Amino acid sequence: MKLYNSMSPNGMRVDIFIAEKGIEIETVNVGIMDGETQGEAFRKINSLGEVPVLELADGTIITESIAICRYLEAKHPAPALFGITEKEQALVEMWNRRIELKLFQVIGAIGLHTFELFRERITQVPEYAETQRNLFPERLGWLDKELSDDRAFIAGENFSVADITGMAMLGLCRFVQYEIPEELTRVKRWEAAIKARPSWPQMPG
Ligand SMILES: N[C@@H](CCC(=O)N[C@@H](CS)C(=O)NCC(=O)O)C(=O)O
Repeated sequence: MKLYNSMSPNGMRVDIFIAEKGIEIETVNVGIMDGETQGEAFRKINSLGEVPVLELADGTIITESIAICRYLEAKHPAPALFGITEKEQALVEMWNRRIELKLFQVIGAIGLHTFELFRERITQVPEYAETQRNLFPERLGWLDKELSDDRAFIAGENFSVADITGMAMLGLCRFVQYEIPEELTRVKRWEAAIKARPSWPQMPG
């Protein structure tokens, strides 16, 4: 089994997942900054030119960070990061999607649509970045209210992949130099707990 990866928000989701599982996987670094992900050689591995990619011993290629995490969860069930009971599994899925679609993608769009690095890779619309910059604090306020039952983690009392997507979202905050406001006390409490985990130093910056 071989992981093609790079210091990046989605790449870190898999790195943190691996660290939380306490497993080791041979990793090949593929550069994003120098355009290696976009090169012909890497596109033979992932036609979308994106990391992370997991290559299995039989040559099967698995892309998409969550698909890779699901494969690793099935191979190494403990500690469970996708929930155990039906209810837990549904809540983890729900929260992972909520964090990815409502927060991670919003903060990610700011960098994608303004940073020089992506100028040649996507059609940048800086006005769109501005709408997402305005939307993000609103979404964080929503999350703060959602955490008002003071549960320990995003999807309940157990750490899960939804928290890992949240960690990647915090990594993006650092990338675009956005500080979570102090008044969002529940998000701040969660942020402090997450940053105290041994898997956190895996984050860029
Ligand atoms: N949905 C994919 C997204 C993967 C993705 O966007 N990867 C970015 C890094 S976060 C990438 O490899 N970009 C390569 C490039 O811009 O050349 C996943 O979750 O794995």
